[in-house]
Amino acid sequence: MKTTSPATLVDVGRYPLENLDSPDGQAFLTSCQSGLEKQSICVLEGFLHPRALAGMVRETSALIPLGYYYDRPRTSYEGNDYVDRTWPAGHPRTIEHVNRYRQVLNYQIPNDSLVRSVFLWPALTEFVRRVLGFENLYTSACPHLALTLQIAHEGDSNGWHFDSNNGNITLLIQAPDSGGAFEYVPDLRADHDEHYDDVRAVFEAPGKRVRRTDIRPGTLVLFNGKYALHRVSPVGPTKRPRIIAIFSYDKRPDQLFSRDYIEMVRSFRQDAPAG
Ligand SMILES: O=C(O)CCC(=O)C(=O)O
Ligand SMILES: [Fe+2]
Repeated sequence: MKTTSPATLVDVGRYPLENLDSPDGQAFLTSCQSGLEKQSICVLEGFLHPRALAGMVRETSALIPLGYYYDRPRTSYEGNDYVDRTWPAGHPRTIEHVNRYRQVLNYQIPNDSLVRSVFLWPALTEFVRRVLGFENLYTSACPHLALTLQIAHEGDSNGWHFDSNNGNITLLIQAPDSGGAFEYVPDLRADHDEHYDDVRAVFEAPGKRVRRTDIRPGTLVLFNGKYALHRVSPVGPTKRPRIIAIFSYDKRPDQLFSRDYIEMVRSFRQDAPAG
């Protein structure tokens, strides 16, 4: 089996992941940390070399038919798959958002794929660990969700939500012709204050506080989705779907997602028609 060295796929001249202790590496780390702290996001445009990106478009496009098709509204909060009716009607905990896309799961992505070699690249995990300031960080061990692809065709959307983990790393592989923007509100909630009124205000009139990033393919994004409310806006008319890879990490080497969550993922319909 031939695997490609990730350092040849990534623009290590621009992003010195293998030399984080050099002056350039330190400056790079500091700028990522301050982006995450101040804006909840760190955007590394042109992370992949164009040839690597083209190869990734080919390999991930071929996997789309394997994807699980998820089309079920959900709330913005953990659990996500049901509405907790102990909250009063109209409370942000009861408000559901469109959630519709295809998902290719970890076990469906070949071991020798380009996208997996970037995911498993130790220099990338070390970089993410240092940016997030954790003592230890590992790529998730979950056979389902460690590495996934989300594919969004016209009308698909990943509705407003908070992530349940601390660090969410995405790699945009293909952008749609219209829509499908990543939108977010930095630091909307805190550990001990959910700021429900602010959450409701965003749902009712997203205009003012929402930031939008039109991320180009080949861009790596570190994002603090636990505190920043975020969504992928509905994809508009497009010849090509949006394809994004999601890398999951954890402080434990043997992390698995919860049984409930996996059950939900497995309940998605397979082989649904492309939207
Ligand atoms: O597709 C994206 O840009 C973000 C995905 C996301 O927020 C998630 O999977 O939790
Ligand atoms: Fe998210």
